[in-house]
Amino acid sequence: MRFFHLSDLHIGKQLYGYSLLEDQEWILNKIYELIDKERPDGVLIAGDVYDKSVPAAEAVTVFDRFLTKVSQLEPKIPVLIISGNHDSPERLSFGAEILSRQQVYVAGSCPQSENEHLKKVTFQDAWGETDVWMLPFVKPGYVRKLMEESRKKTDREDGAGQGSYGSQEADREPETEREEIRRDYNETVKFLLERENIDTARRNILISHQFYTAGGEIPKTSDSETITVGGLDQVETACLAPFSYVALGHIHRPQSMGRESIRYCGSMLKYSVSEWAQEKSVTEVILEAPGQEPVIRLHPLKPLREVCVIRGTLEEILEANKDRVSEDYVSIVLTDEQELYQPKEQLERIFTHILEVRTERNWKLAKEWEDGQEEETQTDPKLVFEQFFSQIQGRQLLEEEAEVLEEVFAKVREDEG
Ligand SMILES: [Mn+2]
Repeated sequence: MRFFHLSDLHIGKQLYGYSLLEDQEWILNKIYELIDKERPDGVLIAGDVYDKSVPAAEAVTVFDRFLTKVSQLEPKIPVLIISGNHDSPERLSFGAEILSRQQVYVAGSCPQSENEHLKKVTFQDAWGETDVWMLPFVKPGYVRKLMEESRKKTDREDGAGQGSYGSQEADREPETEREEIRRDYNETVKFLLERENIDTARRNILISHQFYTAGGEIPKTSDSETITVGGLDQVETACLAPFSYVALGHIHRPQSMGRESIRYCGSMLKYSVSEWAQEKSVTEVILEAPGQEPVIRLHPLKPLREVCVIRGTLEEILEANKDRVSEDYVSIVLTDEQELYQPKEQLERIFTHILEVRTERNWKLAKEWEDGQEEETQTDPKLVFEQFFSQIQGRQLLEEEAEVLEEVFAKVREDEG
């Protein structure tokens, strides 16, 4: 079996106020072309299809066009989609039953009652069957009722109350609230996986959108994920043992967790400046005979506009780019020693999508100046200004500048008096 693994499309996302829709439609077209060329057996989308739980109409249209094109390929290529923390489970599930007839499978919500189960799509090849399990993004609260019912049922059946979930709590050391929440997350995911009949003699794949840790090792994040502060929602990868491959979403930097075959494929575009050096790609997973390690291939994605950091003096940057206009999303760090006249306006003639212009030196000096202020309180405004000026500009006031300053202060005193 060969699968494409995608996640964190975040359709509708903005970057520093710029709409990324055009970039997203462009990259989804590239992904479509790759699907058309490579013809995988299935496409797995591991959550965060949209950036907001109520996506803009334009965002829905962009995803609709992508899905429609993929579903028109013959022979059909099934697309399996789970919800991420940014998606609304119910909205994402709209029309799921109808879509499944086109082999577009959507798992938006978690099981809510005893007879509801995780969605599973079975694929067939020369080595037999492969089950792909779909676990939508889950918080303990989403399935608490179901867990309690199931615990009661197990307790009744066992008589003595030896249920698998939490019934031995009394023997434990009292937990901090933090530990309790973390245990809750782990037990929730474990509960949802253990109540399925996973036949480990076959090949099994899981699609999931959670913050997984491997033996305490945590994934490397970027600035664009919405991560719970303090890592309360961490889930240990131990519960993923039955799966030959785990297609993860949530973390935007591509990486494996614990073993090669538990993998975050990363977002399809760079969604923060901190990701400027990352290479985004489509992950291809090849599963052969049962028990054999999957082979992973990356297809790099080249965006319409890059996200990059440009560092140098204003003159250097203007000179190096003088013959072009760049549409890339740029974060510019100016290293000039002197105060500059309207640097952004000058840079805008070359760069049409400036995310930010930072002046490295001034940041540093302004901070030093601020820190210095705490130690000695200067009350003479002229001296305060002279001090500030010399720290920012790196020189003393010229005589004529001092005169202008003197005039300004005289005028202010006059107005005040
Ligand atoms: Mn995400």
